[in-house]
Amino acid sequence: MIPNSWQDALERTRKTTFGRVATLLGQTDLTDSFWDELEAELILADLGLKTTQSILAPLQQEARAQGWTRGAELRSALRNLLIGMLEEGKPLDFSTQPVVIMLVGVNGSGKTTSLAKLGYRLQQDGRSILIAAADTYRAAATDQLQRWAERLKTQVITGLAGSDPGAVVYDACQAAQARGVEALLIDTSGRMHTEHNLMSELQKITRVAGKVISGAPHRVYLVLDATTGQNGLSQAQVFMQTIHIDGIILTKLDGSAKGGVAVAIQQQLGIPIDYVGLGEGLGAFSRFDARSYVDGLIGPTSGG
Ligand SMILES: Nc1nc2c(ncn2[C@@H]2O[C@H](COP(=O)(O)OP(=O)(O)O)[C@@H](O)[C@H]2O)c(=O)[nH]1
Ligand SMILES: [Mg+2]
Repeated sequence: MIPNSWQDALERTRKTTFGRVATLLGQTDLTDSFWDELEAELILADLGLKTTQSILAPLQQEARAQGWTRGAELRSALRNLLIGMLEEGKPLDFSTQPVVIMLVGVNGSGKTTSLAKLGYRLQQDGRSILIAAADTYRAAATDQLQRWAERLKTQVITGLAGSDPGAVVYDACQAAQARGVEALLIDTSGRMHTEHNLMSELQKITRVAGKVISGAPHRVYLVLDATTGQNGLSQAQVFMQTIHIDGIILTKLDGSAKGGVAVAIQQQLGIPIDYVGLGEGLGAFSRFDARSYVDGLIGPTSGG
């Protein structure tokens, strides 16, 4: 990763929604209307009402206790508070292999792209991978995965278009064991339509994986598109009611003005963010890093 990728990816968020927060912190005196404005701007920055209130209360308390009079004094307090709120996911555990990783999320959230990026990253770490194309509902979905797999020089286990995703997962788990690969990455469908109940399908896939490989899937990542802001939270709640979600992959932080949603995800869902998508290329993917993220939102503090 180039050192400034977080700063670059979060530029839109920093200049739009969080830009107004920063301006406010730089200029205004700490009057009642200052606090009202700060509350409004944080809500607009996709933190949501609840999260905003859980930030404002301790900030106000500290400002009073320290006798601060200007917003500028709040900046580093806000930075520390945000960093403290953000939970980073745990690294993958390769003590039992193959590690089975499943990506779920709505259509277009970035599952397939993130799967390729994660696979690439694991390969860079010297891990062998296999891919399962369990999104059998569209032929194009498998084609897309095949193209990524060619670039990664790895194989894809798939079924015919329209075939049972559970059967694909079954075959893929057996193949992963037989070939002795270290990680199996499962791409799933995000499509909801009448004949196909996405949620019960995901439960089924999960069960099938666990029957073939003990403890599988070892990680289920929910892929959320940062540009959808607060809508992503409602999506997440639906998935969380259906299957156990271990962590979030937050995609499209680049080009999103709603990057602040990561804070709301943490506060409201209590699920760590494991990875972020910072662009379309294979390398535009990083482990979530609270400091880089918060500095990307409000700009790095001098000397910090
Ligand atoms: N800019 C940007 N685009 C992304 C990112 N992740 C995914 N995309 C794009 O989002 C679109 C949908 O991605 P895809 O992986 O097909 O989503 P899926 O339907 O969930 O599998 C594609 O055009 C991707 O190139 C990201 O981090 N940044
Ligand atoms: Mg896909």
